[in-house]
Formats: sequence, C-alpha cells, structure tokens
Amino acid sequence: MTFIAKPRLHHPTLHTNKVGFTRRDYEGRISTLCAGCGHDSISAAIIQACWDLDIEPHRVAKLSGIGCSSKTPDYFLGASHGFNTVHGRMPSVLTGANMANRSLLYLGISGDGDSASIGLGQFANAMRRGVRMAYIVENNGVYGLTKGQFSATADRGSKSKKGVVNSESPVDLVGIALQLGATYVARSFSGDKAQLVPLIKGAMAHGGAAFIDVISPCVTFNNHGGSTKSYDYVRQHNEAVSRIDFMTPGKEITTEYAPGELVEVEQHDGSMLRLRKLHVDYDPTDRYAAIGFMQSRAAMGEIVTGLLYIDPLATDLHTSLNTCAAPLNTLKAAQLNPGAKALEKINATLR
Ligand SMILES: Cc1ncc(C[n+]2csc(CCOP(=O)(O)OP(=O)(O)O)c2C)c(N)n1
Ligand code: SF4
Ligand SMILES: [Mg+2]
Repeated sequence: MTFIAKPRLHHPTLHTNKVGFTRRDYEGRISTLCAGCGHDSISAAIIQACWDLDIEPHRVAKLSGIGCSSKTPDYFLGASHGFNTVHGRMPSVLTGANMANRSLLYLGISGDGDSASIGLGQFANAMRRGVRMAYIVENNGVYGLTKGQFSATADRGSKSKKGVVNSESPVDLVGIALQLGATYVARSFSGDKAQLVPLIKGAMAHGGAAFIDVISPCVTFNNHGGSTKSYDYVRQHNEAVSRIDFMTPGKEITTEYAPGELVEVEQHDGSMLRLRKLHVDYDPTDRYAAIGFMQSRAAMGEIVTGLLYIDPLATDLHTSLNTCAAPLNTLKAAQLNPGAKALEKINATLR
C-alpha cells in the first residue's frame, strides 16, 4: 500500500480556531484516490466542518467499512480515533463503541456497496435504534474499489462504463433512513461544498441518528453518459429543497436578505440550523411529507438535495436504554461490581 507523508511543518501565522488548532490539524494523509474522485471533496468538507465547529480532534471517533469511500478517514482528522472495520460492518462496531463511550462524537463513513449491498441490515438497524452519530454514505452507484460493478444504489436503466444496462431496482438509503426513524436525514452532492459543509455540521451537532447520502461521482468507473451518478447528471437534475446555514451557540446571528421563508431549528446542544426554504411548502419536520416529496420528485428524474427531515427533539439509544453517563472505562471496580446486596435486590425484582 502506498502513501505519501505530508510535511508536518505549519506556517507560524496559520489561523487557529477557538480550541487552538489550525485547519491543517484536521487533515490526514495525502489521498491515494483517483484525481477528481468525489470522495476527496467529501473529506475536504468534513475537515472544514470540524474545524469550523471547534471540535478537538481527539473527541472524534471515525469508523468505516471497506471500499474507496471507507479509505477516506485516512485522509482527514489524522489525530482522531479511527477504526476500519470489515466490509458492511461499520454500524455495529460504531454502535458498540458508542455504547461504551458516549463522550466521543461518532462519524461513520461508508460507501453505497458498504451500506446498501453487504451492509444493508447493519445500516437499517443503526438507523432504527437511533445510535447517535453522523453517518455519511459516499454514494457513487458502483463498487469503485473492485473496479466498477453496479452497487445496490445504481438506478434501474443506468449504464455501466462498458454499456451494460442495470435491470434492478435501486435501494434508496434516504427513504430507508426516513422510514426507520432516523432523526436527521439529508442528501447532498460532493461537488456542492456550500450545501455539504453546513449539513455535516448539523449532523455532528444532532442528538440522534443523523444520516447524509452524498452523491459522489466515481470518475474512473461511473462518470459517463449513461450514468445517473456522474458530475454532469447530478448538476443537471439537482433539486435543492433548502439552503442551510449552521450557527454555533453564542455566535451572533446575522441577517440575510435573500428571498424565501427562513426556518430556525434548534439542535440539542443549543446550536441553530437556519433553513432558507427554496420550496415554500417544504416542511423539514414532517417525516411522511419528506418521504412523499422525495419519491414523487425521484419519479420525475430529480435528485432532491438539502436537509430533508429533522426532529429537533431527537433522543438516542442511550436515552432509550437508560445507560450510565460515564464512559465504561472510567467506572471503578465498585461501580462495575456493586456487590451481593445490590445483586439480591435486582434478582428480587425478577422473581
Ligand atoms: C466480506 C467482503 N466481501 C467483499 C469484499 C470485496 N469488496 C471490497 S470493497 C467492495 C465494494 C466497495 O463499494 P463501495 O462501498 O460502494 O465503495 P466505493 O469503493 O465505491 O467507494 C467489495 C465488494 C470485501 N472486501 N469483503
Ligand atoms: S475507483 Fe472511483 S471511487 Fe475509487 S478512488 Fe477512483 S474514482 Fe474514486
Ligand atoms: Mg460505491
């Protein structure tokens, strides 16, 4: 495996954020992906979002599966915790880590093959359980790493690089996330950083399961005329439901004078999502309307992007399981083993 070491020297005048890090401190190794791969733009958006949010890199745990997309955590947040799992198994490893230590921010990175093909069951259950995380699928409609076979998100009728027509129906991860109870659901495009960065910030600050499907063209195997995941196709069919700003708590809220209605949605940590609706009748807090809107637009050949659904009062798996607040590795022996009397009390409730 090849990788090029990045020079560690920082220019002394580089601007630092509130927690004292430069933007370069949020970078990783130099990418070995194909030049122009959409996945690299997503890495850049994650770097920007975490730097803007003043997140200390050691507070983030980034987990992924297998694929070109799942390689990308090596290219951002080099000082964060990382775990590259087995193909399609990232959600269960992330769930376990989250249960053991809720003090970290969990970032799940996956591909369409990783989450919609081999890992579909894992993806569905992580959404259903409400694991608190920002789960990003870098969706190119193919298995890039294994040379461009159709993945389960490839649209029916789309063509492979060699002209083979896909005859199977696609898995829509956004639809599944909405149906199974995810409390923050968005779709974006790797080529639209202005939309993607605030969506990632919102997901990182969200109090439950946040999912972002990012269409991310594979320039080597899926960027031709018959593809519905190419740069040209997505640019021509992109239909944004909202323009989004993210405000960190305490920051002065500036006013914008753009036309259209403005909705402000408070996140669990007090930060504010400001949605400038482009469709005045679109309500991002109505789960069922979001499903209907997305499906009707998909039938017209449009790719709906933006924040599709948010539950501002979201809770997570820790709340439903009533787990202890402290990370398990900080518990003392007496807390882990409270003794015979406490055990007798528990047993009494089960008789
Ligand atoms: C259990 C298992 N099955 C199959 C593979 C082979 N494999 C590696 S990556 C991959 C598909 C990756 O596709 P995707 O998740 O869409 O990532 P991309 O490369 O397109 O970013 C496959 C099938 C594997 N590594 N492990
Ligand atoms: S094969 Fe496709 S997905 Fe993989 S790095 Fe190259 S362009 Fe990106
Ligand atoms: Mg893929």
